[in-house]
Amino acid sequence: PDADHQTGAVVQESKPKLERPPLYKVILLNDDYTPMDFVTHVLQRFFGMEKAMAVRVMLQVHVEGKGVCGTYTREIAETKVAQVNNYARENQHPLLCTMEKA
Ligand code: TYC
Repeated sequence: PDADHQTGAVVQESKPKLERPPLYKVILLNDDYTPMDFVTHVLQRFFGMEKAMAVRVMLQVHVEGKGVCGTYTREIAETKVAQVNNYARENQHPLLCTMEKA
């Protein structure tokens, strides 16, 4: 704090604090019923992946049980999760998408 010795006022200078927002991983979970082609399509449609990358991530989820689709700020991650879960339900697949803090 800078003290003004004429008036006794104390001026609190704010430091230019611009913190990066917390990031969240959007996670796809495996299940026994959702077709591989549908999961691959979802990864292309909502996460902007090329076919080859989408197949790779889909297979990783299939083998390991879950996988990261991307990392985003909270509101973007929440929107991706809702879009994927809504789209899966519209197409009558049990595919589940969730998020966790990175
Ligand atoms: N396990 C599914 C199958 O054998 C494929 C699948 C992959 C489902 C990834 C969900 O997130 C998933 N048809």
